[in-house]
Amino acid sequence: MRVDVLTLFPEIFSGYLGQSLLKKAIDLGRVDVQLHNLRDWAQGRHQQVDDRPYGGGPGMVMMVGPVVEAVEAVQARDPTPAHVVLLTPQGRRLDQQVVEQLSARPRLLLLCGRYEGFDQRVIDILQPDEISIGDFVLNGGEVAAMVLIDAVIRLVPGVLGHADSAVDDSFSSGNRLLECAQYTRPREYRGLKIPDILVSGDHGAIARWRAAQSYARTRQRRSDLLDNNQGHTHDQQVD
Ligand code: 6GU
Repeated sequence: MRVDVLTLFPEIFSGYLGQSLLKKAIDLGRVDVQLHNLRDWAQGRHQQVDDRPYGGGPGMVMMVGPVVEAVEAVQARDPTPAHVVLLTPQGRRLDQQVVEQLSARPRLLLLCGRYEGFDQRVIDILQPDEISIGDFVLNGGEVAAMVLIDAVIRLVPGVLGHADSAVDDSFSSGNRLLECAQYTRPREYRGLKIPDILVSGDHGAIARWRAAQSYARTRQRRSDLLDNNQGHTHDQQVD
């Protein structure tokens, strides 16, 4: 998978891209992340990429010209057309189902905005898949883009160590339960002992205990996940 990121702050990504799982995926050639600075497409003497909103109001708006031209130029750098994603609190909510859809794409182009957002004509012209990571406000799309990359990359074949680790994930299709409690050594710490069942050697009993734990935890903390059709209420076609 190729991921192009368009941002005014490419430096924000560098530490993250060198991090373990993603670094491994990049080193193995499974993922190719290319960062692009939107300012390289800025116009005029002042290298301007944002301007004051028509009609007044606070903040600055990302200008249509530099953004559209940047996306077109970056699209043309690879013959595989990229699925264009715009990170914005106005977008559809990212969840594991959306992550699974995105991970099937050969190429993504992530557009990160700052300030008060983009000139509407950016959206009218590019018709991006607008995605939000939750109902809270970030200072820009960069952290949201990293969240998206992180979630998508671990579903790319060959990135995770165990082929079925991703299938077991909470929220993956066919699994809408939270993970059960996990323990490692020591067997006792400050008087807290691990459940005896885990050292019983009875793998069937362990699997049943874990399933019951997952269910109880989900019912207690996230009963919304147990509702039928959960997560399908805001489905939207990705084209
Ligand atoms: Cl994608 N961008 C910004 N600026 N804030 C957000 C977001 C994105 N998702 C949730 N909050």
